[in-house]
Amino acid sequence: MHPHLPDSGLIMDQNFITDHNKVLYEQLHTEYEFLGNKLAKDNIELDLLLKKVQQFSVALPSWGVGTGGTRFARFPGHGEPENIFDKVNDCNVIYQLTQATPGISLHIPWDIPEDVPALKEIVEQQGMYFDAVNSNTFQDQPNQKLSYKYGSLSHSNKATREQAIQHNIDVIKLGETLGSKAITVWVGDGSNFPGQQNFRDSFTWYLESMQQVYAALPNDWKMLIEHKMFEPAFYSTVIQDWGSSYLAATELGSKACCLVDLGHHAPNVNIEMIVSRLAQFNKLGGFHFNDSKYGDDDLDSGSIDPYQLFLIFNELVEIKNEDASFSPAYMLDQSHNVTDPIESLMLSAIELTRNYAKALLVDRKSLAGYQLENDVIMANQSLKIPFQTEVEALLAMARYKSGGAIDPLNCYRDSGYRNLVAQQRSSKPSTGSGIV
Ligand SMILES: [Mn+2]
Repeated sequence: MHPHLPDSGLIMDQNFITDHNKVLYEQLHTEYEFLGNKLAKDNIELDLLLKKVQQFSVALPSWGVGTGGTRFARFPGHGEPENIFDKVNDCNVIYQLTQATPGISLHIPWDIPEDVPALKEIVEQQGMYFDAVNSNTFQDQPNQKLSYKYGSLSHSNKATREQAIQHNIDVIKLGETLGSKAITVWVGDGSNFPGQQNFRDSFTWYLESMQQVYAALPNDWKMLIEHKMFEPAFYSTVIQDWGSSYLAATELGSKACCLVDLGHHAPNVNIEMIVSRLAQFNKLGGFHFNDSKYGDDDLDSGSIDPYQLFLIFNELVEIKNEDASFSPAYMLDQSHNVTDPIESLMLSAIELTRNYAKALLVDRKSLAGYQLENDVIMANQSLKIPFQTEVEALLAMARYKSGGAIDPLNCYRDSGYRNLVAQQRSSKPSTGSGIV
């Protein structure tokens, strides 16, 4: 049985997923009951958790389904997407199997759709939607009038800044036609050598430019400002850290918020505390989830430091408990250099869901008591025990009940999807992918 494009518009044959699940369901049911009994001893009702886990979602990056690369080389993948329609189809496979990824975040101009209504119709048929749009002024495009070699929104030349402003406004306009509600702005602006740039001038020019982009935001939109410590500029970046990001978002207004990319910090920085600080002052707008060992590695979420991911979700769950309107945008931002991007994105979405589910297990009343009493060991145990709890049966049952796969990875491999599309697609993939 092979996946095809059935009348429903879905990419995977739903019957194939159902058949794949049949073999696994009995074992899953046993494990789910076991987990339910275990959690019941702590007065946790598993069926209530199930509903919350089913509702969890994270958006997919359109650039993430293509094979990435490093500054040294890019090794093409098998059956890579050639255009935005292929990318949307690959995203739909991930969504169908995991049921956790209904949103797609487009990168402009890597993925400018030529026929917006047709693309929108396909995405809606597949039960998906367009999440935040991303502008790109960190590289020059063919026939571009002025170069971004020395910066874009903060460039010393006013005409270059105006060109970058106009690009961002164009991206907002395109996003409106797609149904997006946010623009993410990350700039590669910065300097490579001490003395190259005046720190205050470049930040002033950035703010002036962003004010013009902000003025073009529709009323119900958000602007997400993404900071990055270094790269491509190696000495200083204009939006280097969460402090600069917070200053810019505060200067711009209430529609501007900060976006935290997990790979954009100095090593060992306490990201969960940054999350807490930004949320406390209503400036946490969203995330680019990934993992890293050394820098902006863009590795699969939870592949290096799952405890950090758990601690971030621990903050997010606590804040959501206190403020139901709190809803930052969750997006994956990874570069898949040596893996099948569909497999990496599925496993990353599952890792996010896993750590969200574990954060739901934290007994917040007990934890608050231990904190007041300064019982350090028990406060720490309040986090460690949920983190060490095996919740795979909960995740698999949530996927199953939503129509997804109990075992997404093997279901995907058994479907033969990659080989099938490799026969249909040429060997000329869309170039739009990479570390951002
Ligand atoms: Mn990012």
